[in-house]
Amino acid sequence: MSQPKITLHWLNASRSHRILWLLEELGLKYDIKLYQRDKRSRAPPELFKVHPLGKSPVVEIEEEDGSKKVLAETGHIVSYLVRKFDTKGQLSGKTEDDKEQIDYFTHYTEGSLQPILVGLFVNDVAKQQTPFGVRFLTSMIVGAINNAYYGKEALLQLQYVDDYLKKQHQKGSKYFVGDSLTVADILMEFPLKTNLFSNPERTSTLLGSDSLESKYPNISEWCKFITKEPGLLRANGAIQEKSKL
Ligand SMILES: N[C@@H](CCC(=O)N[C@@H](CS)C(=O)NCC(=O)O)C(=O)O
Repeated sequence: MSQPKITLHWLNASRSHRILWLLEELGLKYDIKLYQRDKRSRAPPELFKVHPLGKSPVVEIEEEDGSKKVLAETGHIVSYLVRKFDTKGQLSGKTEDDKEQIDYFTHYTEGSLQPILVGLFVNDVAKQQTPFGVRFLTSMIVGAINNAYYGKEALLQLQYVDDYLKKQHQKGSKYFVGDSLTVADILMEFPLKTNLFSNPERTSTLLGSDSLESKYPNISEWCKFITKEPGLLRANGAIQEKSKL
């Protein structure tokens, strides 16, 4: 199949890895441009040359006739790629109900879950960036903010997602929607696995004697399972290869 030239602007430890995974699942050819966060965890200024907000992911599409588009916003990029290239609907749900549920998770992940996790992330960075002598003060303030809002909301959402996945597991499915991998799983990997289950210290002060694994066993099971998805492993491999160049 002839396809446009696709370039993914990928930032380390970011949402952009999901787009790479999706490109792999869709069997598309693509180029990757790698960017590394600076010591304050911000994206480098080069990303502003690609899109005025300087964020990742950004995907450039160049058609055969030379026309170009720059796509930003994870949900928008995912919807575009799936609409254009998931022609057999393998990742977009088999039934109308499944399609609707995937649409829900596309909005939920960026609209509800991620903003809370970004709050926790920014608070972590604030602690790390504070000079050692006064770090306890930042830790106290940040701890209070997390206890009052970000942490509380994160735990509420994790319980919600765990209850949801429990029902999927009871139906015999290991996936978020239906009984096979869809973009809902691809989208939920970054907030759940990369952001939280690979970073348990982010919520440790909120969990008391519990661990993420014991409190949210269904998310934990999904994280272990999804980490082995062949498309995700190929995406990991593609970055390793590219990093060697
Ligand atoms: N709403 C955007 C968020 C994009 C975004 O904030 N990306 C983060 C990476 S996860 C970023 O580029 N951060 C670097 C920075 O803000 O300096 C989306 O859904 O793609």
